[in-house]
Amino acid sequence: MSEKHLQTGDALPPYGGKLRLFAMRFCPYAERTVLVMNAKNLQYDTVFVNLDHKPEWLLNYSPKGTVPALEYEEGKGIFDSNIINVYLDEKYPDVPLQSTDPLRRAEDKIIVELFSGVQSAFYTAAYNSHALQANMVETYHKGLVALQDTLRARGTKFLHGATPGLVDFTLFPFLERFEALPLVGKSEFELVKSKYELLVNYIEAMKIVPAVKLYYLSPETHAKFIESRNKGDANYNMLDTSGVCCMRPRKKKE
Ligand SMILES: N[C@@H](CCC(=O)N[C@@H](CS)C(=O)NCC(=O)O)C(=O)O
Repeated sequence: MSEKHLQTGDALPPYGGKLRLFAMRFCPYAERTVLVMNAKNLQYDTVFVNLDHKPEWLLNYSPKGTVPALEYEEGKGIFDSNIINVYLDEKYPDVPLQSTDPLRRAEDKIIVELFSGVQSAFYTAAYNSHALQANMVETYHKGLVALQDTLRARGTKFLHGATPGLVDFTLFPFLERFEALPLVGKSEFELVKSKYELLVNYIEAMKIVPAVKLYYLSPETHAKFIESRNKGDANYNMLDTSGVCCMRPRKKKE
């Protein structure tokens, strides 16, 4: 898969007949959908887009210009990670990722809702650190302690149960990125093992779930992307190796 991000003026690649995901390689919302599609063993193509110079056709699939967006049929799209993921879970029920109990589904949504303050604190710390206030660090840790308490109360390996579900795939992309914060100078956001033992073990267990492993990026890689974006030149293509592997000149025959 090419990880090159298409930009303004670039043509939309021809539709390949599969589900097609519009994403950005470092976007946690897009990662939510990638993990769900992987967990469901769906066949899909991915088109990465440069969010600073968006290709014109992105708006046909995502009227707000955000990723992820899903082309579910040629030329037809839906957008927003939570909307797409529930659609996928209902449309492709072979590997169900939500509880059959409506109350449990509501409780899972509450976990995601309560996590939103943690997410905002992360974004401020990573990308807008001059606006960072002490109460955001507090909100972040309060939210993570609450998440750890929920994990303990549920007593299962993952929030969903013995295997991860939608709730886990919704939170994990952010948890993956939190480990980059100390590397960009935000040590107050570190998940210290003595305080977060259960949560850290949960994150480690998520990292080796096959659906996650395929797409996981290290804290160092996330830190590099964050730094590039903060310098005003987000390096969307830093993982792209297409065109490099096969360009070596052939050795002349003697
Ligand atoms: N609520 C949306 C948020 C998606 C979102 O904000 N994605 C970011 C990239 S991580 C984006 O597309 N930003 C471009 C923009 O806002 O113009 C979702 O869950 O899909």
